[in-house]
Amino acid sequence: MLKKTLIAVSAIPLTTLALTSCGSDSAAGGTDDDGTITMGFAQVGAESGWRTANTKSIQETAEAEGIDLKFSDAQQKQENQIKAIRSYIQQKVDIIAFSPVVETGWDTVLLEAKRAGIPVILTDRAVDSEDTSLYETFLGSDFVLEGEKAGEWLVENAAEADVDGDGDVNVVELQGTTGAAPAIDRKTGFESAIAADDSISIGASQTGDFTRDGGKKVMEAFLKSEDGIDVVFAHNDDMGLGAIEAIEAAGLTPGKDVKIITIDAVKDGMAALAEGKISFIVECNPLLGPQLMDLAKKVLAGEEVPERVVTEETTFTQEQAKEVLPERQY
Ligand code: GZL
Repeated sequence: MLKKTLIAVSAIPLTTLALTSCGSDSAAGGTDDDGTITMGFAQVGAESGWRTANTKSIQETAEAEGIDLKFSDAQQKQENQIKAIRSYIQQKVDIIAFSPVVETGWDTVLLEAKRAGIPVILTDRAVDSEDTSLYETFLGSDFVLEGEKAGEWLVENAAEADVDGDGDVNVVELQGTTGAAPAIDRKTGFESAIAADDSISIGASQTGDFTRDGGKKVMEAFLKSEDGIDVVFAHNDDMGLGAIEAIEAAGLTPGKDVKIITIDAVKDGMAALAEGKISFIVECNPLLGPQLMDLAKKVLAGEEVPERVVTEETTFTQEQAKEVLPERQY
């Protein structure tokens, strides 16, 4: 069934940009006797500054909205998320929301939730299920666009990024969690954008699992195995910050001897950008709590919800980071 797509202009208001049909087969699920909504949320983990901000936004909004939130941290393990979803089904929560750590392997448990009459909302990351009736809506960023923005900046700044002046821009890539939608899509977007300039190439690419320690370890290995690294493209700030530690430990100056591009724009990343250690950051907004709770209430009230809600985001240069850092929420 065709559903609607929405682009959320910011983390709060929803603006309808593309209404394609009426109707959503959202379950007219109930709420508790006193009208309280009980939500089971299965979070990925606590792997990055982004995740911390995302969890805070969800927990604070649930409290503010009087939603009874059951919350679990899967420590980046899919089996833990599946266990948590099954426990929410047994507890007969009114609605389930989660951020799938990887894209595959969800159909069975989502079918169990559907058969139990419990609607599901995907937040942050997508699943590869063909059957979109297994969830009510997917609220999150366009990760391909995020990768494209990173690559487009590099194309526009290729001369500056050719740090060793050999006419080529040699990129090493710190990928996010293997199989995760943001890792797959950011890579896709970045590669499609840099194809515009054949002097830019990715010499090495490996997962750092979205963690600072993972980024540091992989960057240490790249500094030993790769010659003439000009640019680091890290799928999130935390891995970029880990790479900075490795670069400095090798006696090099980040921002001068190697340019770093990251995605997220959490406070620590923005601070490194403001001081010039990172050169460019693409924002990925973690403050999904208000939109998630709004969508949950609509689903349980049997109202129409869009199949896809994309959080609109921006990008930051060093000057822009300096300007916004003081009032940065996360
Ligand atoms: C993106 C989110 C990613 C962040 C990382 O929406 O899933 O996971 O970019 C986080 O920082 O670990």
